[in-house]
Amino acid sequence: MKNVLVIGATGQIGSELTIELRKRYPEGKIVAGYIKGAEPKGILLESGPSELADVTDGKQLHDIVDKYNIDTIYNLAALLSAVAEEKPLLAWHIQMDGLINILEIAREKKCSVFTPSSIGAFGPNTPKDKTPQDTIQRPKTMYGVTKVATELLSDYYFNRFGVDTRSVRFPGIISNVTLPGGGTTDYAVEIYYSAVKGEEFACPIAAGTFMDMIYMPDALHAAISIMEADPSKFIHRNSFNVASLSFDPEMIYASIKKEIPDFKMHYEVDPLRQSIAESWPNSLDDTCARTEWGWQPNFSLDQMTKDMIMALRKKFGK
Ligand code: AKB
Repeated sequence: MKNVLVIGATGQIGSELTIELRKRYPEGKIVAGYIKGAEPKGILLESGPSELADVTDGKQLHDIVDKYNIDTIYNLAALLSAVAEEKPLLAWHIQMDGLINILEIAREKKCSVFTPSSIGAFGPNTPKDKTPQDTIQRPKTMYGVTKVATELLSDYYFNRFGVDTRSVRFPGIISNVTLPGGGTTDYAVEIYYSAVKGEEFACPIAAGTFMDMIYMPDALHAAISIMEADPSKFIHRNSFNVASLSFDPEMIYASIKKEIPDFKMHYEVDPLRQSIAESWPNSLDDTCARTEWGWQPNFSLDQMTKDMIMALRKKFGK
């Protein structure tokens, strides 16, 4: 991995992954691909090249791959679960038409491709606890439908054309740099912002609803290490369960209260997000990722809470 195109570089994952890749591969070209209206700024703009890279425009992507001699593509363009329910056709267009553009370019130019899947690739009849790597995948959301199709299409391009496709099923990602937008797990980010700003948090997910979550440094570690892994040990490719944290709103609230004792939360459950959350697993079994490429997360819930609060206090001067 030397010359990398990150599509969706100004989004929640992309804004941190691009910087991390630039630190890791200083000799390479790490191109921040963005769409109109989401131009890179600050360190993201200043630390390396950036290009307009609309995933639905195959020619534009092809030209970037040629210009920078790209060998690896991180395909992070997606509408998250709740917003994809409001705009299902757009979600399909971005996630599926975008993916096939990338896979065709990768086939021609021999690029490796990372396209994340999600806990959203599972549905209500999937085993809920310690969800196995290989199990029932019948999601009820458009987001989930596109994630299952992404896994299948990526495996198809590997098996049929030898394209080096790899992926992980991300839990909800918690970060302090760029806010996620329109996901079901977003509450677990927003709660920290409320706590640090001294606001009472209105939680859209009901007490007792468990979902897998991961802190951004662990998510970046997963996205980079799977692409660096020796593929000779892979039994799976698209896509690996990765687990780190599993909690419900009461547990993250209690963790924050240890740091900010007067923080308050009440429930204003959002029916759409709640129904999506209830259709997802409580916790994934990530044994295959651990044995096939050495996956191991680092952050516990309390360690993440301390780090999030410290970073957000600095960000908001609190
Ligand atoms: C979402 O909530 O839609 C995402 C996800 C779990 O893939 N964060």
